[in-house]
Amino acid sequence: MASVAVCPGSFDPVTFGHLDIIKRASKVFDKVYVCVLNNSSKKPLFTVDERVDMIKQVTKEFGNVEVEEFHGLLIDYAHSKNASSIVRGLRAVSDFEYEMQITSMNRVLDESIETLFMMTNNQYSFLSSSIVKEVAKYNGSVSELVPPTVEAELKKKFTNKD
Ligand code: COD
Repeated sequence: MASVAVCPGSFDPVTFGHLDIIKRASKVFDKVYVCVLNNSSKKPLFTVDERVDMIKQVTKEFGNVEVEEFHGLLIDYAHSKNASSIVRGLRAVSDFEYEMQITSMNRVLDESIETLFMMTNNQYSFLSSSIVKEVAKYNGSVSELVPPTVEAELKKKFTNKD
């Protein structure tokens, strides 16, 4: 049976840190679904469609990765895809408490789906979508942090806002 994993996130927008985790998951699993979900504690800059489009563009080289959106619980999405695992990235100790909380909650909802963690590549340990947006907002270069297509979308967003 094919091994299936879900890489969930808000991806607002997708960064090289996210891509690193997606790429590594795609080497471990037969099929990886990258899913854009709502994180109720975040107010996104990009619409769900924009985020999905950007991820599709930057993951098209990976033959076993599919990108979707889902409005609901992550665990319900994972179940609908027959996924055995949810893959999350860990950057620093500060990520741990939050990840522990959602992993435990997801396990209560469905204990058959495991959450697996991949340590960030050191190169990206400081990197988050929030930092990228902050730098792009004030016209700083984000070319080391996101793919060119995402950089262009950030420019458009902030140019249209001012
Ligand atoms: N290096 C490595 N990994 C990274 C990096 C980096 N530089 N940056 C981010 N990551 C990892 C994150 O650790 C995470 O694993 C993934 O990439 C996505 O990150 P974000 O920030 O885009 O996504 P989040 O944390 O906002 O995603 C939260 C969800 C949307 C998955 C969550 O809120 C959710 O499941 N929502 C649906 C409702 C639900 O089911 N809630 C859970 C039950 S309480």
